[in-house]
Order: sequence, then structure tokens, then C-alpha cells
Amino acid sequence: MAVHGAFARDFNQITPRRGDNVPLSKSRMAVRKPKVIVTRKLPDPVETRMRELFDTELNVTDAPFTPERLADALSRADALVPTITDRLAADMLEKAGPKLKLIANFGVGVDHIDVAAAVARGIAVTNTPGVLTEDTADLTMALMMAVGRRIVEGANVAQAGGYQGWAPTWMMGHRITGKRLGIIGMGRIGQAVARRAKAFGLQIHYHNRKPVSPRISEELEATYWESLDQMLARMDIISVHSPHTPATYHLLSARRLKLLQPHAILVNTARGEIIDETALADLLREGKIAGAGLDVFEHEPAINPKLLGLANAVLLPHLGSATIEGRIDMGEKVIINIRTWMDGHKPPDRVIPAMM
Ligand code: 8YV
Repeated sequence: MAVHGAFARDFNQITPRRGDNVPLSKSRMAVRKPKVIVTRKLPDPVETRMRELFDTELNVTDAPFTPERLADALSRADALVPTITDRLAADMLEKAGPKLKLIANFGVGVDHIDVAAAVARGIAVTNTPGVLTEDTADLTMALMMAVGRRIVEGANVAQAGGYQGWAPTWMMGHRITGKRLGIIGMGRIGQAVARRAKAFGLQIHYHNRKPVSPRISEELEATYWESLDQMLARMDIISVHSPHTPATYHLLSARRLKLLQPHAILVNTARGEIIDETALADLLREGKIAGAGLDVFEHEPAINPKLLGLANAVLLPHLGSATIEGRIDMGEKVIINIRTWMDGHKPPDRVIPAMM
């Protein structure tokens, strides 16, 4: 599959071999750097390095690309660096010019890209796995705590000057330690959440396409549930960590959400589309589940109006990987993927459609 090496061929043709009688400075000038178009503002150190290495076009204003601007970028770039805010469906990918050989996504989730359509056009897709695992797991725990212990509600009362004195039955939340946590999707992030949760005294349960290795299962003392329905009905807290694919769209459907116990808390730092958001909002409003902590939404950046103003819902604006360290690491991964491809090798973080 001609997903890499095209630029390397170009590069090799104009790069003198040892013994060629060309002065180094001239040979360097002759090398065409790949045109890399970045759709959003990235951390400064990442942009600086990209400028050094590539013929880079940055988005200094950070205004999300319109479809017209995205189509133009696709038509001119050797490599495109998009983010979750760029919809790269098959019809958009038709705008790709003959030079485009790599989509180096800034982020691990690639549900905004039709990877199969890209690969069919000879365009490789890469992502940034691993480097945002711990940050996303930290934020998941923060949401769990925030909902269970009513942290945002309490903070809002205090900030508004409304604290009128301690009372034995005021602002009671739910104990976290000792409860049953059901993790949906036991990949990198699911496991990182399980490790943290175990340290908080939670019992670890999970639903996944297949059980994790015996080593990890023993380390986490985790119980595997083949049946998602059965797990949902028995957990105190549910946390979602699967990718969004056609198979996981509305995995937590209205029917499944009704299986949750009235004291259950639902946390989602994966993708909004995995949960039927309207059904969830109805359950929260009717008090049929205790609460939800959501970092992602079905129609981002729009948030379902039914979720707004609910005291038992903690809503965050997609902050899972939002640490300066994480975002720089993500940028470095993008750079490694582009450089490896430039050198004619397979980039380390290629997304294979069958993997999704
Ligand atoms: C990213 C994420 O910041 O990497 C992911 O999949 O959800 C986020 O944390 C975002 O996708 C950037 O494109």
C-alpha cells in the first residue's frame, strides 16, 4: 500500500548521494521540505519545532477551519495535522490533492476521520496514543469525585456567599471507597482509571470485547463482565472508555441506561456519541440515577440543553487531555509520525481501519 514513501522518493531524487559533486549548502537548499498544514493553534514549542522541520502553515488565530478552508488545505498539503474539530468524512477527503499522503491527527480518537476512505486513497492516518492516557484518567477520577461528593455544587454555594453554616444532613453525597466501578472499554485509559480507582478503594469491574491479560486482571483484581447489561445493573459507578465507532454509537442506549441503579453515577471522558444524551438527561432530571460527570457531548461543541442547569450533572468542556505537558507530548508524537513518514518508513502510530 503506497501510504508512505512517496515524499521519501521525491526527497531521495533531489538529495545528492555520497560522492555526488554537489556542495552541501546547495544540496540542502534543493531538498523540498514537506508542506504540513496544521488546522489549530498548537503549544508554542510544538509549532517552533514544526517550523524548523517542515514547510509548515500554522493557524495563528486558532479559528476552526471552515469546510472551504479544510478543502483548500487538503488540496495543497503533503501532510495535514487536524484535530477533533475537523470533520474529514469521505466527501471531504475527495478534495485531497495528489500530494497528500499523511493525516497526522493531533489526538487519539479518530472518529472525525473516515480512515478507510483515507487509506483507500493512499493516505495514511496516524494518531497520538499513550501520551494522554494519564491525564484523561486523572480527569475521570476528578469527575467521579466531583459528582459523588457534590464538589461543584458545594463550591458554587461557597463562591456565591451562600454558606450558612455546617449541618449534619446538608450536601450529603455518596461514599466512593468500597463501591463497584464498572469500566466500559478496558484499553489504555480504562486500565489507567482502574489503577487509580483501586487506590481509592473501589472494586474494579469491566466490560470489554475480550478479557484483559491474566497479569493485568490480577494486578487490578478486576472482574470481567461479558454482558454489558448485567454489569450496568449491578454497578455503583460506570465510566466510559471505549472509542466511538459505528459499533459503540449509543452503546448506552435509552434501554441500557434504564438498567442503572437509582444511586448510580455515570462518567464519560471518551466520546459523547456513545451515550444517548437525551435519554441520560431525562434520567438525571427525574432523579432515576444519582448523577453524571461528562467531559464529552454527543454534538460537540453543543451541549444538549436538557443537561444544562441540572445540579446532579457536572459538565466539562472536553478537558481530558488539556494539560500543557500532554498537549506538548501529543505534538511531539505528531512530529515523530510526520518525520518517520518523511524518511520513508511506516509511522509508528498508524491507524489501521480494522483496528477501529
Ligand atoms: C483531544 C481527545 O484533545 O485525543 C482525543 O481523542 O479526545 C482529546 O483529548 C482531541 O481529540 C484533540 O483532537
